[in-house]
Amino acid sequence: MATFGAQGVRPPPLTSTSDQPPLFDGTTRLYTSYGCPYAQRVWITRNYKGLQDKIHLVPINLQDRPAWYKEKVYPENKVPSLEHNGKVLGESLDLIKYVDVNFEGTPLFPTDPAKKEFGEQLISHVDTFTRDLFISLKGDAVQETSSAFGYLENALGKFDDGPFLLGQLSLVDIAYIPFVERFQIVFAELFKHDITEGRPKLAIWLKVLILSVKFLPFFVETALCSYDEVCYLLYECRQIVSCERKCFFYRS
Ligand SMILES: N[C@@H](CCC(=O)N[C@@H](CS)C(=O)NCC(=O)O)C(=O)O
Repeated sequence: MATFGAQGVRPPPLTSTSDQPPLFDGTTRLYTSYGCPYAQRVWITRNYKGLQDKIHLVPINLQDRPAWYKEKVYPENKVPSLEHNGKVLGESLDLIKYVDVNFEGTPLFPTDPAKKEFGEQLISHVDTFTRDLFISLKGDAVQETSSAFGYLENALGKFDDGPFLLGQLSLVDIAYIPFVERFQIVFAELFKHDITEGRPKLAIWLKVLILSVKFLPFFVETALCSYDEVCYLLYECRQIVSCERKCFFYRS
């Protein structure tokens, strides 16, 4: 059933018994999963650029995946993937750049050479950043993530023409925010630790991105704002902390 509220109307996730939508019929489709931070990057980019009518969401239930998804759409069998112009493309960091360049709407990557260079550096660092956060859950999480969050705090000081990583909102913020959003919740709940403590720029960045619903409606629709989603996230992380599970942060 579709979910209503701050998140708007979400089409229900497709399962193993769902029919495959037509492939390559000229419709652009974003295959996604609502709780997936990687897919969230592309979802935010699509919404920010106002492409809701141009890129259709096709949510997949990852726990009960339709066989046609791997067989006919995306052999890697992961989300996100994007069906566009007779091809299916994957990898969230490539997809946000692809959507930015190949669709209309406000450009999300600066042309200024210094910002461009720093933006590329930050994007190439994001996998290391998230890996360090995930690994920390098995150890002294607060201490082990101090340099990762410190890196972000320093980066936020580089440009002063706005509260975002390159001053103005860009793909770089979109690459980081789904993970920081989740870790803020996890650290507060499981370790009673506020990741923004002593990091004023990070605090403002998170507030602007997450709390300013009025100004950033493109983000809130994609945010982890339902009680069920937060509970599920915490359940998964508790299992990681107690060494029961290796996978995390996604749900149907
Ligand atoms: N590197 C990929 C990672 C995508 C990814 O791992 N997605 C998860 C969901 S959050 C997935 O589809 N998992 C299913 C699986 O691994 O079988 C990206 O950035 O798009």
